[in-house]
Amino acid sequence: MSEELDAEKIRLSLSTRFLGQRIVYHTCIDSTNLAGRRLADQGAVDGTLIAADEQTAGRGRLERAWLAPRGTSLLFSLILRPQLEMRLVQGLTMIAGLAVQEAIRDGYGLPARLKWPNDIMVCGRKAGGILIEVSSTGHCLDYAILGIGLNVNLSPHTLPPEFHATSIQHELGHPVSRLQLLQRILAHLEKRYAALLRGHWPMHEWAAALETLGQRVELRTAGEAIQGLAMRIDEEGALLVHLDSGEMRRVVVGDIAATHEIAP
Ligand code: BT5
Repeated sequence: MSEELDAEKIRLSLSTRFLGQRIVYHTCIDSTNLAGRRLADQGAVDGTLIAADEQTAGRGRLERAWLAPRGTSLLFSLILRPQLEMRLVQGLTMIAGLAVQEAIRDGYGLPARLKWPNDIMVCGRKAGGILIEVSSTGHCLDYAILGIGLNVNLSPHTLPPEFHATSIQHELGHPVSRLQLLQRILAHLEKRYAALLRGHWPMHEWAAALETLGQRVELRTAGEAIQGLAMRIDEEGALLVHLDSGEMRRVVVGDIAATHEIAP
């Protein structure tokens, strides 16, 4: 399915009131997150959606690259200006992951799960990621750029095998409409965002969606490699790991290098 997107098509498909009230669409851009930052610094409205067919400098965390052959993926960012304290920014990662999970699961019946802290997993492989970048003054948030990359009609063989990637098309056996998937994600996200702003903290739902909890993990954090059992997350979304040494470690920023199921 070759589905060309543009701002007008996206505008007509959306069922949201607030997210996507302004839409900027690029056939090719460096990164929708970078474009979002530039627009936000120029005063773009809350809820502005920036989407692209291709990125020349798509990014993950820690300046890692996000790769997506042209036209295969959903690549988009939202400018959000919530009245949130900085320490609550993790809530945006939680609602974004949950919204994508719901859209994939309810829309296509695929078993989508989340991997701490920001991966979207389908059938045990990485199908997407979330990148939140913020601009702040003191403890207060000026704006957040919420970026989502999702492998939709992508052949995993076009990506390096060490990514352990998959896509919706690969798991379903047929391509799906990126437009419809975007519409679904934003509809779920808008509901969850409104709830977050009303003070509903989605920690328990997020914990239930994480495939990471209860698994043995090998983690890279602050230049150190640690191993242990992923026990739970705390209020701020940090991962609590019971290390083999017996110590309980709270990990705020890190990457899970490998996970192992615990035998029942
Ligand atoms: C992420 O980072 O997973 C967040 C990715 C967010 C990308 C979106 S696209 C729209 C918006 N604009 C941007 O510039 N970025 C956002 P991280 O956890 O750091 O994972 C990055 C790692 O995922 C890479 O180092 C690769 O190992 C792997 N990776 C890269 N591209 C991938 C893909 N298409 N599918 C699966 N894994 C991939």
